[in-house]
Amino acid sequence: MNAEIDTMIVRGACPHDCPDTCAFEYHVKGGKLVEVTGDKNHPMTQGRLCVKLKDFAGHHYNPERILTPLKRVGPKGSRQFAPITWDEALTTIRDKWNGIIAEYGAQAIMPHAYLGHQGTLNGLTAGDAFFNRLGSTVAEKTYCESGSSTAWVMTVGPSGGLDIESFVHAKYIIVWGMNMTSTNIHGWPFIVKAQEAGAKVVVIDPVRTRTAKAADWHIQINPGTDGALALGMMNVIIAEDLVDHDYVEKYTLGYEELKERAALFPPERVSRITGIPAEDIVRLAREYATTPPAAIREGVAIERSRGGGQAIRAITCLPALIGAWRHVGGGAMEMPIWEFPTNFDLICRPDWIRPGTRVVNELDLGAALTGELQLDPPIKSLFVYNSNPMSQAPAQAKIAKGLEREDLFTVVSELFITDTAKYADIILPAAMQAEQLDIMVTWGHLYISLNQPAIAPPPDCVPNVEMFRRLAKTMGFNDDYWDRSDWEMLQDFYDWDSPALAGITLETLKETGWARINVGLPHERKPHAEGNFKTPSGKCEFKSSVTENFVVPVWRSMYEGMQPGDPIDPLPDYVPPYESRETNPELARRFPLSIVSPKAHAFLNSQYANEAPKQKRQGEQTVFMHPADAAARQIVTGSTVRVFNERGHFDGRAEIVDALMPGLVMANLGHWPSFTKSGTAVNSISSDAHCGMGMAGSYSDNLVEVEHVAA
Ligand SMILES: Nc1nc2c(c(=O)[nH]1)N[C@H]1C(S)=C(S)[C@@H](COP(=O)(O)OP(=O)(O)OC[C@H]3O[C@@H](n4cnc5c(=O)[nH]c(N)nc54)[C@H](O)[C@@H]3O)O[C@H]1N2
Ligand SMILES: Nc1nc2c(c(=O)[nH]1)N[C@H]1C(S)=C(S)[C@@H](COP(=O)(O)OP(=O)(O)OC[C@H]3O[C@@H](n4cnc5c(=O)[nH]c(N)nc54)[C@H](O)[C@@H]3O)O[C@H]1N2
Ligand code: SF4
Ligand SMILES: [Mo]
Repeated sequence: MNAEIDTMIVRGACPHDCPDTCAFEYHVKGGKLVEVTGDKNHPMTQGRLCVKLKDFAGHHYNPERILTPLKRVGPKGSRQFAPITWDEALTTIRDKWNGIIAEYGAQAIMPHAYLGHQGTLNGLTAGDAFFNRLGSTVAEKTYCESGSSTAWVMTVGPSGGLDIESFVHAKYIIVWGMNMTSTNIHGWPFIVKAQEAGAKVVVIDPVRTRTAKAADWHIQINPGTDGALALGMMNVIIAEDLVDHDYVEKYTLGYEELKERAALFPPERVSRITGIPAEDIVRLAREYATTPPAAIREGVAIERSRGGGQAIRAITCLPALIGAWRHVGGGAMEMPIWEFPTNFDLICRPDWIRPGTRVVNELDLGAALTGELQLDPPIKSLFVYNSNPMSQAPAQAKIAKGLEREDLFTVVSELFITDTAKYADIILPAAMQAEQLDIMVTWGHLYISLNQPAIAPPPDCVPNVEMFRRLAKTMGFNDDYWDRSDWEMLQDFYDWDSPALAGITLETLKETGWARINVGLPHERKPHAEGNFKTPSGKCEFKSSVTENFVVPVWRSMYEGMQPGDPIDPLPDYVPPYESRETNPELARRFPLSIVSPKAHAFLNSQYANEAPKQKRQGEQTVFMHPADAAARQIVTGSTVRVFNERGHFDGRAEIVDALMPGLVMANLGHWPSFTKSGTAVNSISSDAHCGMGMAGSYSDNLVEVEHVAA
């Protein structure tokens, strides 16, 4: 028999929380997945998957995958489980939950989910309708982008902004707080193409990353000070009259107030805050304002400190100030997710939330479970899916302490027994991407993608959407929400009649796999050349009109030092970090080093960190230090070091590099605590304080000390 004829190709898309959302081709032979390759015709993927997805078929058949429901048979965290049937798992959950509801009320149950899967059916919002119907505590999901998105929407509205493909037309590009050659690999070639055509590429990052090395100019900045840099650029642009007054007058709100605010940020002051020489700040502002089209790629990393939201506000004001939006290839890009006509209310059913239901932020998990947050009723059951908080959430030690609680009934839906799943009372086995239908949510380009099942799942593994159908039936919910097939749900979850989806249907996607949504082509798209901002005023809001009616929420103060009910600053500002040598000298005497914990090249958040080929590619948990800081502590490359503060510690192998600013430590995120020397990882030292906007994490806003430990 001819092997060629035998192989079937099924179109799919990458399941991961990554801006690239690559188009897949599943190669299937005799009912088995033999290979997964990238679609050559997809303008982003261009035929290549990243290193993480190398051997996705091997990942699929990882022998450690969970194949049946499991119940705990040893102490919490001991990884001792026994297989059970779905019936037993569902009955156990129902009985436990009904008992908890009778004694404490449904709010004693809390879901915890993030983006382990990025699908419309199986992703971030897969369980929202179920938990809203159950009446559980509402989990506020702000692991990522919530600070940036709050700031972006306040400034320019829910706009897709600049298309990554339009960057080829830019002549001046600022990659701000993003390590694209690791985290947005398929976006980077558009920037290289612009560079080859003469564009100047500037990278703003405390670390000389691979991306920074490939740039024409790397500007090293103290973490958490980007807001000051953006205001300093405005100061120069306004003082030297490089403003596009016509654009500002027609399409912006609050220029006079912004001018007053920017006047507080002369280059010398900004230099002291950011660590960037004043003449570089002036040069950056001049070049940016006078080299059209000028483009900014906003990285998620900017939001990871107290002032992160306000920094994104300031950065997002820059293009309007110089009229950059007038040009193809000019403007800024945060994420284009807003262009997709997703019916989130029909997916999540916020109408089912009972009035007065409390909200608990997921990054406060440790505080919520240990009683540090005084909750009435307390959390008695936790349901985790699409997330691995023991590796990814801050205040790791507190989370472990909470998960060890004997009286906490924990259910985890997973592919592998992660460091979170190991604490579960019940584990439910999830299906993998090659086995399920979904439309992937996309946050780095303008293509809608359908993932079609290529092979059958193992008998007990189910997509998240099916798991919630089963849970709904078990809990006695007979709403027709759960009577629909996956296909029918996808029909309902997008507005197929919207202009963005003209000519695109589920049926056409079945053939093509993906399609560009109709929001203008990359070589002509100028979304805000004539304003058209989707803000309340229709303008780019330097001064936000939303904040006039918006105050710090009662639940938890968004700004340190502000009380619930206080109004929020309507203008962008520099909000200094919680923890830095300047803002907290007392703490800095004991813990003098700042730490950043960006994404690992070979892991996707914590995924793949349990697989040998990716562990080999990434190396062990490494602690990168500047030569001066290392010398002061008698640390050399290869030393085993301990990174610590009052919240915890983790150990790693030191690597001394001059790519860092002095006073800065870098350790990549993603290593599972159980695979490191100390049994803890980088989030053991990070704080659960929130970014001042959108309740995002403050992973880049932490002081630590490093010491040599005996190997
Ligand atoms: N390989 C890989 N790719 C990924 C992921 C992964 O885990 N692995 N995760 C995906 C996800 S969920 C996301 S959100 C994106 C995130 O991708 P990015 O937006 O690139 O974010 P990070 O990797 O956290 O950090 C990027 C850079 O920001 C710098 N940085 C840290 N703090 C600051 C600061 O205060 N200011 C400035 N200017 N720079 C700072 C860091 O030194 C780092 O080089 O990547 C996605 N892609
Ligand atoms: N220190 C520090 N911490 C950070 C960050 C940082 O930069 N520094 N970045 C933050 C950011 S940007 C993000 S996005 C978060 C990410 O945090 P998470 O979304 O929690 O990260 P993942 O490691 O992707 O964990 C997802 C889990 O879902 C599981 N999973 C995958 N597919 C499925 C499925 O179909 N069904 C089910 N039930 N499970 C599935 C995976 O096996 C994995 O264990 O981390 C945040 N944490
Ligand atoms: S993780 Fe990102 S870059 Fe890698 S294949 Fe998936 S979408 Fe593409
Ligand atoms: Mo993220």
